Amino acid sequence: ARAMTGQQIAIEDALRAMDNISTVGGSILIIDTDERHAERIKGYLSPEHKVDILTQPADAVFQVTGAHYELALVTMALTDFDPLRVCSQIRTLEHTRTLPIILMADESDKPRVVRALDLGVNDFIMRPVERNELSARVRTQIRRQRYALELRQSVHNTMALAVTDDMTGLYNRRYFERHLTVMLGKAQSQDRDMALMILDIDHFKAVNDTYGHDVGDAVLKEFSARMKRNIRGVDLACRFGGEEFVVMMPDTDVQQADVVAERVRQAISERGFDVGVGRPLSVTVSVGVALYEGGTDTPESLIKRADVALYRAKHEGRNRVVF
Ligand code: GH3
Ligand code: MG
Ligand code: MG
Ligand code: MG
Repeated sequence: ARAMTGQQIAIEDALRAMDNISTVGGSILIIDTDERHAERIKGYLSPEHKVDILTQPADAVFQVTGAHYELALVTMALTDFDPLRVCSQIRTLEHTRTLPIILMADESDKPRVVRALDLGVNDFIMRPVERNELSARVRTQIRRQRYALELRQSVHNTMALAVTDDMTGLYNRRYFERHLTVMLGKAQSQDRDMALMILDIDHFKAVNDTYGHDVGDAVLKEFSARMKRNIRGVDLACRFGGEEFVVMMPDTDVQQADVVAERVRQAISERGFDVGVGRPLSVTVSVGVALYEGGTDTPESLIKRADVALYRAKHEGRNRVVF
């Protein structure tokens, strides 16, 4: 880890140009008990980065958690303080577990630098710190970290896509059916209550026929949002298909199920939907509820009973809850 060669710096600059990022930016925290040294380092880094200096390493933990730093620059030459302890504290905290750390080390620090790398320190730079090398290493760490976070976010998004419905953001049917099987197994083995409701928007075809498919879609989105706001945290809502929805309600008896189903029904009908057709559109929903009956009840039999109840709700005049 000598100073970076001119070639390495040239490559770094070329990569930066390719990324089409003129500045990487990002907030940096310098942890150094020697204020003059810290100020010099800060001078090397400005003005691309927002830089804070911390001369009291004992406060490091509070300082790094409070702000959104993208890098910590820690000197090995801390007075009355073990720099490796500071680093390992940063690594232990949930919010700073992945914060990149670069150590500024003297030749005599070499053995401890190796230990520091074991502790998860990302990189180090030898003192006296050279401006170009510092800024290249800093930019590399910040960029690498951003890339890792982006990657993680995109993996997360891909996984979320597999279980949710694009239009409404509710769970999709496949996920729901898997979950229902698991939850029913739990209700069976632990002898617990469970309720399930199927909701079907009333005369939805007329919305499409009168205002077009896009307005129909807007109704589905608003419907889903209202439904979600009116079920409980433990309930699991899913788009079962078209304009039909299912909500699974664990540990829920007949009275509780009625409260939730009625609350959703009213939340839909009490106020028109603003979907850009010049006036609020009045929408209603019919709800069929089934209660888990223990023993031989299966996901299919539960859904079937809810569906029969829904059918009755439609026939009895819609905009109602039937058990
Ligand atoms: P009912 O009160 O008996 O439920 O009447 P309905 O008109 O709601 O029932 P029907 O099943 O006849 O119509 C459902 C309509 O929902 C037909 C279909 O075109 C429409 N639909 C299904 N999925 C979507 C969608 O994703 N977007 C839109 N805009 N319409 C959809
Ligand atoms: Mg339908
Ligand atoms: Mg319908
Ligand atoms: Mg149906």
